[in-house]
Order: sequence, then C-alpha cells, then structure tokens
Amino acid sequence: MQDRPRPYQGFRSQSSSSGYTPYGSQARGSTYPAGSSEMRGTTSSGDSTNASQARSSVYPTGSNEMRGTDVIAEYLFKEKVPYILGYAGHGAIGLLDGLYKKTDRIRHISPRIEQAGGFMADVYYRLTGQPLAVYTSTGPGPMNMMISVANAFYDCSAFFVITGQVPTTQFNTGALQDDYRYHGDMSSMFAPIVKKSWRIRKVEDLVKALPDAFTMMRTGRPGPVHFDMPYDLYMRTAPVSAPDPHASPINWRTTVADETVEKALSLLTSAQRPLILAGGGVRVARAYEELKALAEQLEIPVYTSFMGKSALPFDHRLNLGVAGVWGEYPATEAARSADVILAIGARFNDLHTGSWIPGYVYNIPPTRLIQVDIDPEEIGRNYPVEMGIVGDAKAFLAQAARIARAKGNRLSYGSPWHKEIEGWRADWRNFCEPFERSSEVPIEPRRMMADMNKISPPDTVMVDDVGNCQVWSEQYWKPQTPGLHITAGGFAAMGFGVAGVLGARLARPNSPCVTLCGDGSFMMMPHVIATAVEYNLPAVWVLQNNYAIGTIRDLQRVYHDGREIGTSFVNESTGKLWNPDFPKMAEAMGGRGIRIEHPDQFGDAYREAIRANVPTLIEVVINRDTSMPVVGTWQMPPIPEVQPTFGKRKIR
Ligand SMILES: Cc1ncc(C[n+]2csc(CCOP(=O)(O)OP(=O)(O)O)c2C)c(N)n1
Ligand SMILES: [Mg+2]
Repeated sequence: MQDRPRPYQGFRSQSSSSGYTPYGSQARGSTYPAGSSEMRGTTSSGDSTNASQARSSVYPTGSNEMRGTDVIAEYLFKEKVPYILGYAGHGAIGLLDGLYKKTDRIRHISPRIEQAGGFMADVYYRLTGQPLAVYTSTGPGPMNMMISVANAFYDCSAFFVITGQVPTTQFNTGALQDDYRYHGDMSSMFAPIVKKSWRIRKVEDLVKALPDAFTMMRTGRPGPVHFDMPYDLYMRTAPVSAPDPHASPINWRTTVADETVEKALSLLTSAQRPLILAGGGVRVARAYEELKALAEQLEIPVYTSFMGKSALPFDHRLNLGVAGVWGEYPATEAARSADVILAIGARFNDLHTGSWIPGYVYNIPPTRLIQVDIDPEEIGRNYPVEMGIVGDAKAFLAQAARIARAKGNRLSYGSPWHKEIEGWRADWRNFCEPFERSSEVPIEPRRMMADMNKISPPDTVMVDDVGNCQVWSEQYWKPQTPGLHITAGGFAAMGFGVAGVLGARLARPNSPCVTLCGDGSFMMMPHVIATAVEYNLPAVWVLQNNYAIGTIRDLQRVYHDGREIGTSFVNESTGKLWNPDFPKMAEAMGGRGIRIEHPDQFGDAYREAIRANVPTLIEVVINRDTSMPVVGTWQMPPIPEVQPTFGKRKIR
C-alpha cells in the first residue's frame, strides 16, 4: 500500500513517456491505474487508456477501503449536519459523488453563487448553534466564498468550509486554477478568516481533521474552519473508516472563582449608576435567560451593542436598547453617564463607542469597566478595565445570577438612576413618534419601521443587510423574542441579509423571515430569489430604495461637504436617478414583487407578504435625504468627528 500519491510522478509517467497530458482518456486512465494499490477495486486489468474501465475501477464493491468523499459524507451524517450548501465545479464533483442518493440524509442546496451559501450557513448557525457544511470547487469558487467566511469569522459564527484544490499529482504544474506561481494554496488565503485551515494531503488526514475541525468550530469563541482539499482525494481510497465526533467535547463553559464574581457584583451594586452591557457574546452563547435573570435580580438596566440587539425583548422594563453612533438615545446617554459597567462579550468597536472619543458614548475612565469575555485578547483592548474576567457569557451570567440571589444584591427599582433613565426614554420616544406617523412621500423610513414593528409576529426573524437599511433596523426594529435579530456587525458584507435570510428560513421554517436591505445590497445578491423559489424557502425582502449606496452618500454629505460621487444610481444618458424594476426582477425569478411609493400602502403589502408564504420582494421608495439620527459619533480620521444630532457629548 502506497501511503500517499507521489506528487509529480505516477500521473505523468503513466500517461505519456514523452510529455504531460493533463486531460483526456490517457490521463484519466492513468489516474486510476490497473493494479494500483492506492485505489479501491484494483482488480481491473484492462487497458488504462479505456476511460470506462478506468472509471469502473473506482467504484468496486466489497472493498474495505473508503473514498475520501465517503469519509466526509459519513462524518457529516454522524454530526447530523442537515444541509450542505455550495456550488459545483470540476473540483467538487468528487465530493458530490459521496452524497449521490444520500440527499435524504443531508439536503443539498446550490445557491447561485458560493458566497450566498456561506451567508445562509452563517445565519443558520446564529439561529441554531448547528454548523452546516459549505463547499466550492477550486480557484474562483473558494475566493467567491471568502467574503461570507470572513463575515462569519468577524461575528463569531461558524460553518465548515471545504474547498477544492488541484489534485495532489498536479501541484505546481499550472493545471487549471493551480496557484503555481506562488505554490500557493487556499489555506494561506483563508488563514486570517478562519479559526483554522487544514491542508488535507491524503485521505487518511480526514480521520483526525474532521472531528478536530467540528470541535474547534463550536468551542470557545466560535468561527468557521476550512479544509483545502485536492480533488483527487475525494475519489482516492484508504483503509480507513469515518471517524466519530469527539466523544467528550471540551467543556469550556467553566465558571470563574466565586470570589471574583462576588467582587464584580459588589462593585456593580455599590455604584450609583450601574449598567450591564450585553454584547454579541451573549447572543453567541445564547445566554438570554441568564442575562434576564441577573438583570432582574439586580434591577440593573441593560443595554446592548448592535451585535447584542435582541439579547432581551425590546419591551423588557430594564432594556435600554442599543448604544452607539446610530444607537438609541437612552442606551447611549446611560452609557456615557454610568459609573460602573459590567460588559459581557463586547468588543467596543468604533461604531459602538463613537470612535473611542470620550463623551460620545463612553467616559472610561472615570467609568469603571468590568469586562467579561471568553477571549482574553478582547479584554482591555480598547478601554482599561477595573476587572477583567475570562469566561463564557452563559456560565458567567448564570453564576452571577446565582450569587446575586444568594447575597440578595439588588438596586431598588425606582432609584434616582432608574428615574433619570426614564426621562431619557421619554425624550427619545417623543422624538421618534412623530416620524412614525409620517405620511411623507417619498416614505419616511421610521414610518415603515413602525408599521413593520406593529405587523410582525413575535417570532419574526430579522436579518439586516448592510447600510442605512441596517441602521434603521438598529435604531427602530423592535425584536420581541431574544435571539431573532441578526446583523453583520464586524465584517459587514453587503448581501449578507439578502442571502442570509434564506438560512434563517432553513433554521426556522415556520417563522416569518425578513430582511431589511438596500437597493445597493439587493443588487449584490438578487439571484437569491431564484434560490428561494427553487428550494421553496419563502422569505420577505423589504428593499429600501433610495437610489444610492446611502450610507456612503451620507458620509460624503457630512464629511466631504456634499461632494457626492459614485454613490447614487444614475442613468448616465438621462442624468436621472435609475434602478432596475425590482418587482419585475422578483417576478421573473418566480417570486412576487411590489413597489410601494405611499406609506399607507406599505402595511397591507407587508402583512400580505408574511401571510402569503411565498418569496416576496417589497420595494419601498424612501426619502433618500432623510438623515440618520446620530446619537454618538463616527469619525473618519483625520477629519474631525461630527456632533450628535440628538443628545450631546457629555464628558465626565
Ligand atoms: C461588499 C461590500 N462592499 C462595500 C461595502 C461598503 N458599504 C457599506 S454600506 C454601503 C451602502 C449600502 O447601500 P444600500 O444597500 O443601498 O443601503 P443604504 O445605505 O442605501 O440603505 C456600502 C457600499 C460593504 N460593506 N460591503
Ligand atoms: Mg440604498
């Protein structure tokens, strides 16, 4: 038994003595040579140039060897992975062969571009905690996938990515899609956007790599993992069987010392203006109940980062909403006024903190920060900490709630701090409400958001796309059920919501799944409507048409004195704003589409879209000049930062 194929050898020497014949029957025959001990079923003694004989020798019966593809398929079954998403190419058909006639055990979905499959898997994980498998062919396929992998990595979501590579016998040859000039491989390219990438170089490698990869993906701070898989290995065999998932997964949900928690709690409860910050880590850990229990026990108000939105139901009496540049005023005002903050799983990025400039969102110090994170690297990264605690959000919150209960730690509801906060809530409500009743044409975005909040059932999953559309969701979407708001806060790839909403539908087939997207972001992934129709995945795309990549246009208006270029959709010959006919696009792909120009039409259209349960696009022509209220700031260095348009900077 030859351990591994000999690179650069066998293939060439057997296909042609005088030269190298990468394609055609000779090459194919020589890849599965009669009598080779590498391949399953070596009994054929036929002419190696006969393609049909060569092919038949790859699928023998009665062998105790397994093809690489079968090892992978069997392992995915053992992990109970319900879906595999991807886009075929010559470097993936070997993988697909392992799933042939097995799609009753794992459903195969082929979106119209690799990236869409990644976004779907990302959202699926965020809703279920179950990683899906995602595959591509070689070369451009993996690179098309990369944006969605990065998007998941930045937001601590996870899926298993397997991308094709030239066969082990063709490295460094210049074979189709071989990165031979750098002798590169996809592992090098994926390295900064996955938790780990494995260079699989023989079938046997899969036996250890698969369980390791699945454990790593879900352990600690989750993230995607990647296999760089030379495509011959799908069809090659080895005397192995599919591994079992690790029997005793690593327990990282360990608690910290009780004394540490007690100290943190006493700091918090002896404060005048304490707050709890729920970051994305609370959502990743699904620590909703634990968060609620601790907040209610302590009677301490909770606010969130954008990634943490929906950690508590919007109407929970202790929930202040999101803080940040485009956050909600009560949360932002409270954050800059607090004297002690207990932050759980938050990264303190620029959009959340007002570019770290004191007084817009934070005053740390003097505000004292207790920062809990599963990743020690995050602690103290952007602000000094009074206490840094390495721990899992769920474990920590449960432990803290237990200790607080035992000690009877609590602030009394109705304290001066609570009263102050009530005042800020009222100020914000008074500011927002008139917009929510607006009958302006083109439509005021807050009016349509208010209608969506009224009409959406409590189990609606909202997947934001990226842009102003996302920010309208940040400030005005009201998640009723914990965990059902999803946004791309880290890498923020446009198209995430447009495609990701189908992943939501896979995860929650009985819930309305909605994305709020822009005309820019929709046009990055419009084909997803075809996928929705193809696989019967009804979703609702609420497309805010402002004939612009609005966020960026706004930045030009604010930071570049209105010098707009490259940010509006204009027909060059007419000079007029232009976009395609979005409803017609949806209809051409088998979905439904409707254009809404008057606010009074929106509610009925949205209600019907949710009821009808068919893929539906609602284009809403919004006022493109409505400014996003700024409650913090976001600086574009070196230009000085803008001032809030609601509330003001407060340096303590
Ligand atoms: C793939 C990608 N390209 C560019 C950007 C930069 N970007 C962030 S928001 C945005 C505008 C999005 O436009 P649209 O979807 O129409 O939303 P709007 O801001 O108009 O609501 C752009 C270009 C990005 N985040 N992702
Ligand atoms: Mg737009």
